[in-house]
Amino acid sequence: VDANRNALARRLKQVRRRTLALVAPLADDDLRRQVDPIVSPVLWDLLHVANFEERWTHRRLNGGEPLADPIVDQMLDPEVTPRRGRGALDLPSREAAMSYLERAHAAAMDALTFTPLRRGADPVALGGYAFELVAQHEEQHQETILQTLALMEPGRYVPPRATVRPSSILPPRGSAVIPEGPFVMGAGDDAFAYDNERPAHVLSLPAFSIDAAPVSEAEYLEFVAAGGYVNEALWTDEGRDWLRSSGASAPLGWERRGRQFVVTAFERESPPDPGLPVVRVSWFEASAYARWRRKRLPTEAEWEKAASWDPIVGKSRFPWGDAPWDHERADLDQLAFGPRPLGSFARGATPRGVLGLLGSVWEWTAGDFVPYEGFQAFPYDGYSKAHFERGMKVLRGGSWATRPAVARTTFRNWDFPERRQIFAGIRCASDA
Ligand code: AVJ
Ligand code: FE
Repeated sequence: VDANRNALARRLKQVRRRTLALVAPLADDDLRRQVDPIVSPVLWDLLHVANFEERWTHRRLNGGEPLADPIVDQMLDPEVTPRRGRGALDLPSREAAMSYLERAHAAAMDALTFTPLRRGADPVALGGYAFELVAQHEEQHQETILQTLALMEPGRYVPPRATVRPSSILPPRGSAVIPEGPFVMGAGDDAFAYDNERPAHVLSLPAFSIDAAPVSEAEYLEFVAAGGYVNEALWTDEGRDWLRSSGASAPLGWERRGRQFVVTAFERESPPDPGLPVVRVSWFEASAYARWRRKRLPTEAEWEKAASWDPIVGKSRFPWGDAPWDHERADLDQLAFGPRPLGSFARGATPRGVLGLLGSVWEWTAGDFVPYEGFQAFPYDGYSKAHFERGMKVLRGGSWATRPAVARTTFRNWDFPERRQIFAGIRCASDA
């Protein structure tokens, strides 16, 4: 238990260090402004992760009093203060915010020292769940912050490390057939998972085929050049409405220069690349692309089976097996500030040769965000339950901006089908 405690303390400290490193280059006004109504001011995200931390540790487990002024405390509760209104909030200064972050962290450390993690009366404390929840929550907000930074005008945010240049290491083309049969979908009780990943259950699927790699920028360019955005037959009714209202004619960040495109992202400005995955497309674009290729998006179940199931060995922790993540297995952990060439992650392929399932780009799946049968909200309704059955689509697998702990084969991300701020790309599937 003490080893667990020490590991959790180190983990929370490292998570916070990364959060602060990501935002360090930001000028005060960029920290405070709301770049778009669908994201929060970065300062709100910072204050909110500290608020979440003190609520689930210091207040819930230690019976502590709130550490922020009650008005600020309300501002940082997403159920009280919806996203679109966050730009108008009178948030504390950068200095006051940093001091609040430090106090929340210290209070969490205190709770970690004094909370029984084994036979705790509070199920949220069991096995240190609340502390891992706080860590993964903050890691998810790191990705949200990166989405916000990517929405800023070019040059406003200069990443603390150099972005990686595109290269020509090409990913495999082709697809793998996943034979029909049952598999276990969802997370077991052996490791941290969110409520929406549970309960684990057996599902039987017909055979299907899934692409060996996500769609590259160059492949997506073929769709654009072939008139994919004006061919109405490829789009659903809502997709056509979205095309009309958004005026989209290429992924977010693609700029027309004469008859060519350049892909812009942080410091990158280069033509669509055959080695890099297309990113920042909506579900509508992903579906239209797949239809143009005479394919479709995978269902969540198909995606998870392809990523984690072998009929003989059963469920593995990662697509490549049970070995822990490293930098050659999956494109994760943020610091390249964009996806790297897919072909460099061949060691992360499944036994059937499917690569890039974890990391690189989130992958849109066909269906809506709904609970598994037997779902129980834990530890609060606001994480998952409030978002079910609202027409949100599920994304799987994580992106270059996802931290390794969050990138697991059972993790479910979600957003509305028109959203493009997510680092989301496309993997196609088809009936076998
Ligand atoms: C799982 C990424 C959709 O950002 O709304 C953060 C994660 N939940 N704080 C979101 C989350 C509460 C969630 N997503
Ligand atoms: Fe949150």
